Amino acid sequence: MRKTWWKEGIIYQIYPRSFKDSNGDGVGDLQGIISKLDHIQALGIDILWLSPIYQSPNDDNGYDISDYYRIMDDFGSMEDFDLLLEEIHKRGMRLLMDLVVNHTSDEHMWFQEARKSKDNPYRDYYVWKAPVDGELPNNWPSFFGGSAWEYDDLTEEYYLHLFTRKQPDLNWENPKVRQEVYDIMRFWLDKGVDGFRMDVISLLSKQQDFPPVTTDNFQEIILKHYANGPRIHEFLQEMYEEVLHHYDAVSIGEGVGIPAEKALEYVGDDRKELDMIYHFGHMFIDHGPMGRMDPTAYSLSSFYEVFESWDNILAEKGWGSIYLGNHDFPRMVSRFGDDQAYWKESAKLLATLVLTLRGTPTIYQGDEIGMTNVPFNSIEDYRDVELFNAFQSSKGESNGQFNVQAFIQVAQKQGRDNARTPMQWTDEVHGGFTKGSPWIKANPNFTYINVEAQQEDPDSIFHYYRKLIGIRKKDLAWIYGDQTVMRGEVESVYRFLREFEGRKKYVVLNFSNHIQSMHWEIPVEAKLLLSNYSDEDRGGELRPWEARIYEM
Ligand code: ISL
Repeated sequence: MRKTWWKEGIIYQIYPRSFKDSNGDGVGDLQGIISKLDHIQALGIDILWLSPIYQSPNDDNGYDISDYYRIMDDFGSMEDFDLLLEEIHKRGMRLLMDLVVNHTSDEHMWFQEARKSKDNPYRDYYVWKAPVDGELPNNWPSFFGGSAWEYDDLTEEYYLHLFTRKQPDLNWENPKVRQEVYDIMRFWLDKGVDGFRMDVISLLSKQQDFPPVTTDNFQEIILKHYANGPRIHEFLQEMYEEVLHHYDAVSIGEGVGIPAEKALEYVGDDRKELDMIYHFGHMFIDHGPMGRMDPTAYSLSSFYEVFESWDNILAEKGWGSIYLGNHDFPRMVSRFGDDQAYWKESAKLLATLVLTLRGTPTIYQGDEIGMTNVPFNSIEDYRDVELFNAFQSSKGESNGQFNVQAFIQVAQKQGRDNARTPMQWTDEVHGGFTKGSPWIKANPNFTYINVEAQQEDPDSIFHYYRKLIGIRKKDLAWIYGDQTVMRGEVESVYRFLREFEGRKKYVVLNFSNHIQSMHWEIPVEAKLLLSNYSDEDRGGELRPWEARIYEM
């Protein structure tokens, strides 16, 4: 297997708006990130991924870009960016940018031009359709509620937007669009960035006959109609040939709608497309037919199976990625752990899973201190456009019976803002995120969940991450080792073996609030490397959320 830095590295995702505000305007910024690079380095991180920092009207917090060659005013200037990149490289770390090219902002110059007239040179940069018998071109729904088509009075046609109406989809059929994207990529790579996380890359190629959807189930719609379109591999191979191939850069596609069976078409060593995919099996695992606001129960086995099916397929010819949360999903400890009675134990157990399974791990900001979902009680506290759209449509469909409290309860569990509250640095006001008034309220638990407190506490989640990362870095077995999962009688107990050049590591995890017997003899020669319980282990029993790592 080819050895590379992006297989060996650990990624840390920053959501710049919520990371650290340096100038008191309540919005995180690049100088804020610079001031916290030492924290990230102390964790043992190798690669930073920044959610979008380009010029944007922020309808979707930067995922609606109006100028790919400028830094968002809220975040700073190009000089700040150059300094940030230099400071990251100085510390031996690398930087990935977020490449959002399925759509632009409607305030991008291309769209402003495109909408002017049907024969504008930029018209074909986007997807326009005439009304059909005075109606919508088809019944495609947007990811964020309502139709995916928006009528534009000026030219009396609809444009396609799979996300908000302020995020018109680019027309990848147009070779000029593709060249524009390659220019953007070269611009940032020539500046020295080390690769891209590619937003909804699986959606670029549209089915050109735009067939109507025949189900309400959103995941099925993504699979059948939106993702893995007819020319996707041609586009990605072209992107590789034209751009990626000429740089030592990593490409990580956000793979919404890519099933494990199709993984190798994107990341197979022989494909010359992408290096890795962020897959979604476990991220959509509790989404019902109507999506995130329609949560449903799932089994632990189906959770493990997501990782196993991807790993089985990628074992020989590709490479995987492991993550349990990002800026689009609830906090991992609240979602997959127990953020009450076993907050610390379960946060550490989840960290163990992320950092010991085969694949490049990505840690989302704040997870290294076990940040949790936020109990916002009023719709005014929320900021996410997806949530507001869901709020409006639920209200609209309720025939005057709308139950705001019931909606908020689901939002507290499922909403994207859970992951977007300010990073909790200290126990000072707003968690030390800003001296001003933050764009979104801090989670009130910053008084006891914060970086400063955890730096001082040797038993903290933060120090557990450090130890775990230290262990991972000592042995390439964690990276290139084979992986064998051993599932026993007890569903909650998850164990796996990593093996490399005769060296063996065992990981044992108890995903439950109960004591579980292991039904498994720990070999006498096994040495305990790390556990999330500080007192001596009790042999054949695992305590609630206990995680252990052994070496042979
Ligand atoms: O959160 C989701 C919807 O409930 C996901 O389906 C999400 O929309 C999908 O993962 C795509 O996310 C990415 O593109 C979006 C942006 O809003 C997200 O923040 C980004 O990560 C549109 O650019």
